[in-house]
Amino acid sequence: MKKALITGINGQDGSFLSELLLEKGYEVYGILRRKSVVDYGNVTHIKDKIHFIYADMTDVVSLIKALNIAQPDEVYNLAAQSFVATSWDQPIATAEIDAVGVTNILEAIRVVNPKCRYYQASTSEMFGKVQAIPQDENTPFYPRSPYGVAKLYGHWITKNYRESFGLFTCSGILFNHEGERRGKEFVTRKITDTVARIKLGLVDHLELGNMDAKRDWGHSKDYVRAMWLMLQQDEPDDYVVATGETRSVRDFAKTAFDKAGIKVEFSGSGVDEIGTDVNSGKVLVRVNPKFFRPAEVEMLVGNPKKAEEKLGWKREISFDQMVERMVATDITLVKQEMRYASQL
Ligand code: NAP
Ligand code: G4F
Repeated sequence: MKKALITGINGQDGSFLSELLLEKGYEVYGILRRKSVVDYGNVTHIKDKIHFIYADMTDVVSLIKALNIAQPDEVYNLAAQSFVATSWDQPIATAEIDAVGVTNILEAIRVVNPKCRYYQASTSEMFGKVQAIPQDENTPFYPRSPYGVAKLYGHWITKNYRESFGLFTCSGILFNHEGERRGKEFVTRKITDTVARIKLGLVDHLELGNMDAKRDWGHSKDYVRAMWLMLQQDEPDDYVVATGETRSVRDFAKTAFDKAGIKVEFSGSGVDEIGTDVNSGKVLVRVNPKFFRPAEVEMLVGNPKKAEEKLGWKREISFDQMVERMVATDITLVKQEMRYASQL
């Protein structure tokens, strides 16, 4: 039985990856941070199948202990301060977790078991102000946020430990991937959650920032399969994982309303742009400049050719299916919330 250690296990990707590895017969260990309230987050439903270890990416001693306890064959480093907007408010914490934290875990591997295989959660955010369209493994990086800069350090130190010490380290340069377990601060889940609340009459409109921003959106369940595949190869390498399609935030919102049976039409421009319900004439979407970023990544679209050819990876969940799943799940969750509130 293979053993895997996952950092960030209770996050979105950690939960889908845990399910995948358990299905494959792995013994799964996961790192949690100590909080005042015990919270297994997205792995609550499978918590009895996981060995939890309390540790923190900023504390190398705790990571060495975790490696000693788990003795893993594979480590998946998914832990991060992963919300780009927060990285301007907490630039130092972001660097300590997302940049230096990577050196901490690589050092822990070097000390405890250098034969252990390592996956680093790199990101399309490193392409930032894009230097080529589409972006692939050879596209130069130009990060646009403290998060992007910190992740670029994590990316290079992963490559450096491969070249310096012969560790089996891989970076997955993953484009945006979403799903029913996505945090509600990210734009896709914010949209599907608010669409559900509008549909059920709890909220009257959705406020967004830059609706022109374009992203290459896939589903997390497909992307964690690529992480696993990277660690099953004969040689370590870095791979772009993406769909090759790009859509604006406006397109995402329109699709989400569609899936809830609401037709929305956009008019106006800049901060005056609005989205109107075609049937009722009500304004359902407005722009709020408080969601604008100090520096924006305007457009991302990845080329997944290398991952498809070398890993045999292919996504299975289309954009349409993903939005449909997210909206349907949020409608169910909001209905549950309403039932619970009515019983109080
Ligand atoms: P997520 O849902 O925000 O999960 C992040 C995880 O990191 C959480 O479990 C969090 O634990 C943990 N964490 C944060 N700080 C930590 C620390 N100091 N020590 C230990 N654990 C810590 O993120 P995700 O969407 O699953 O993404 C997984 C990884 O992929 C991240 O590294 C992210 O930057 C990267 N990535 C994501 C995407 C995407 O579109 N989703 C794309 C490219 C790359 P708490 O619950 O305690 O906060
Ligand atoms: O959903 P977002 O916050 O994701 P972002 O910044 O692309 O970052 C995500 O993907 C990265 C991969 O490229 C990951 F590395 C990272 O960890 C994270 O998972 O924002 C997407 C776009 C941005 O351009 C933002 O300005 O949506 C725009 N946006 C417009 N209105 C908004 C909003 N974003 C948020 N969060 N909230 C809004 O109201």
